[in-house]
Amino acid sequence: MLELYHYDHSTAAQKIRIALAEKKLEWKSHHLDTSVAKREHFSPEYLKINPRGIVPTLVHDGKAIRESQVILEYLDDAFPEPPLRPASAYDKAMMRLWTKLIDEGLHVHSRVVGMCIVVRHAKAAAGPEELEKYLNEMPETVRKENDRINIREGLDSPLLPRAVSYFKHVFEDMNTTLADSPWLAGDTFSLADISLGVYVTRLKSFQMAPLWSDLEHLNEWYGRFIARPSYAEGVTRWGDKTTSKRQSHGIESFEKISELWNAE
Ligand SMILES: N[C@@H](CCC(=O)N[C@@H](CS)C(=O)NCC(=O)O)C(=O)O
Repeated sequence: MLELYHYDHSTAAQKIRIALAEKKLEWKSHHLDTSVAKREHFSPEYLKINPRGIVPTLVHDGKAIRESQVILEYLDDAFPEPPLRPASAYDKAMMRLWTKLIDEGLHVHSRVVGMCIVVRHAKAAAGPEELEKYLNEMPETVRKENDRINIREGLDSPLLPRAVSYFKHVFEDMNTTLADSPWLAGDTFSLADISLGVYVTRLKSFQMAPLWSDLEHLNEWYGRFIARPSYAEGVTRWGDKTTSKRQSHGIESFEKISELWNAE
C-alpha cells in the first residue's frame, strides 16, 4: 500500500502526486495542516517518519521515504511503468542535471520568494507568541533562520535578490534547452519536467508570468506540462486555498520582483 503525507499547494508534494498519477497508482492521502496554529508536521508521530518536519513523506508497505526528489526516483524504481527516466544514459544524465538543481538551491529559493511575497502575512497574522512557538519547534535550522529573516524583512529581505535571480537564470537555461527538444531531458517526459514544472506554477501563482513572457520555448513546454492528465490529477484537483492571497500579494510585489529580475 502507498500512503502520502502531503498538503494541497506544497510544490514538493505536487511533484509526487503528478508522478503517482503518471503511473496510475492508487494511494491513501494523509493531508496535514501545516499552519502555525496546528503544525501537524511537527507532531511527534510525524517526526518519526520525517525528522525534518517537512512534507511530503511517502510510506510504502510500512516503510517511510522522504525528500521529494528521492521519492520520485524511488517511485520510478519501485514502479517502473511507464518510465519517468529517459532510456539513454546521456538523456538520463541530462535529466539529473536538472533535478539536481532542486536540492542545490531552487527549492529553498522558491520558499524565500513565497515567504517574502505572501506567506509571511499568514505567519505574522498568527501573532508573535504562536509564531515563536512554531519557529522554535521547526527542526531545520537553516529553514528557521531564513524564515525569521524573510518574515521580518519581507520584500526587503537580503535573501530575495539571489532567489529571484536564480529563477531567472534557470528559466533562461530551460528555454535554451527546450529550443531543441520537447522535454527537458530529450524526447520523453521525465522527472526533470515534473521537478521543474511545479516551480513555474508556483511563480505564476504570484502573477509573475509577464517576467518570462519572452521565453517562448519555456512557455510552450509549460503548456504541454499542464495539459497532461497527471497535472490535473496531481495539482489542479487538490486546489490551493491560498490562491487569492498569492494573487493579491503577488500583484503588490510585482514592481519589486520585476526590478530584481531585471537587475543584471
Ligand atoms: N527538500 C524537501 C523540501 C520539502 C519542503 O520544503 N516542504 C514544504 C512544502 S513544499 C513544507 O513542508 N512546508 C511546511 C513548513 O515548512 O511549514 C523535499 O524536497 O521534500
